[in-house]
Amino acid sequence: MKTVITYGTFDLFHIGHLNLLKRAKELGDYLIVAVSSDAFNRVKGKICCIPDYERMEIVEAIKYVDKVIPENSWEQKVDDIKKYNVDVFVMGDDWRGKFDDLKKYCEVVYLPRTEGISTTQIKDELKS
Ligand code: C2G
Repeated sequence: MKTVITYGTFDLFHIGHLNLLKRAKELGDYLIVAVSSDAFNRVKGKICCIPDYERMEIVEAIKYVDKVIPENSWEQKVDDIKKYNVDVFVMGDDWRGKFDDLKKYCEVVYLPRTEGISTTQIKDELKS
């Protein structure tokens, strides 16, 4: 069984997130998604509209997703890869190169982002 993992905030869930999860699942048989906690988002300097337990529940309901875990720190990725015997680490290519150190532990894949949609864009449009 080929295990894939990806990490994200998934605030105001949108088609860019869904495309990423769909394509991540196509790279293996079992997809784990680490959803960032509100506390970790404060570390990332991100304020979420949707609380972490709701963002996790929404991601858990996506048919491509097999397991959801909390993302509480930048450093947990190596432990997660070992703990879940991960074969492939996937992120959107806005992160290209940032996680290449994980190549020691598993395959690292950066997928093209979905153009024209982002949580920030949705927030801005709601404001205007
Ligand atoms: N994404 C995408 N296309 C978009 C928007 C997002 O492919 N239009 C991808 C991102 O590249 C990321 C995933 O969807 O792989 C989740 O995006 P965010 O929720 O914005 O996640 P981020 O804040 O980048 O957190 O440790 C890693 C971080 O937790 C990633």
